[in-house]
Amino acid sequence: MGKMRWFLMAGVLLFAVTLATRGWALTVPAGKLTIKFLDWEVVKDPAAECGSTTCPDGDEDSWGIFKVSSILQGSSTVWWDGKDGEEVTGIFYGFDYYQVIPVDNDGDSVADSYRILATGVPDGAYLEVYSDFSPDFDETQGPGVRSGNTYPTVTDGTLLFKAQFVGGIYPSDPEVVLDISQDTTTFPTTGDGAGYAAIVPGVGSMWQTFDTNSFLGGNADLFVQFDFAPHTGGYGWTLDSNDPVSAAAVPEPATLLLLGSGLLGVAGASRRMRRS
Ligand SMILES: [Ca+2]
Ligand SMILES: [Ca+2]
Ligand SMILES: [Ca+2]
Ligand SMILES: [Ca+2]
Repeated sequence: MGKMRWFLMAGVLLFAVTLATRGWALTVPAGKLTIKFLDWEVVKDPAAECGSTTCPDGDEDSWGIFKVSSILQGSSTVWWDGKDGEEVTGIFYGFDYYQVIPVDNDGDSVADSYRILATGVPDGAYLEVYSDFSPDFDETQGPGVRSGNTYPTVTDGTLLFKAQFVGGIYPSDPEVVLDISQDTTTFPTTGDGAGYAAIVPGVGSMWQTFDTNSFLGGNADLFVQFDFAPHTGGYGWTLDSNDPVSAAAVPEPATLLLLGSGLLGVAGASRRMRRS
């Protein structure tokens, strides 16, 4: 093989490895991860939407956009917003109120707070996570610029993975995918919630990395927890949430290992070439 062809091959492989390891995917170590985020949500008043009418009704009651602020493994930060010039953002959608349960905390038979159970609209409730090496996240465009499941500056990068919210947070009813406690009966107010999500196989560049079936002894790959509070920053959002998503990662997919061994082969070939 001629020198020129070796150089071309080496160049192509180097380019491919650079894209695979840096340009197209978040880099995380294998093992348990805690993903911290901030979000901006559009949420309907649960009591108005569900308390007096039939629910679920197949109409979406909650969606939002989020930005990952950091990823931890144990107590060490393994990724942070802006590392290598990357932002990791996403959208979640498709939640439909399933049941709103009045809770009386002081024994006067008058509800003081709500427990809110949510399911997915008929096609399900999902979250999608994107990587973008030209950071431009901008929530100030407000909810109105959403188009289908896309939002400018949020879903403009490379899709890393998509996950569907699944049953398990409310074991007696697998239709429930989110279990939420709202602190008062007024709206909007503060509260917290949780749910599980399962990676959609074959969708996004990192689905294999996160498809670890680490939760519930089944298909679930993410445990999502959040604290929410009324949004104060304007632009039409209802609530803000934060707090961690628990996940796990497996080592880099086999394609990267193959590219890596290809590069080693090229390195060996160029050494042999220099010797000759
Ligand atoms: Ca609804
Ligand atoms: Ca009461
Ligand atoms: Ca972006
Ligand atoms: Ca899974």
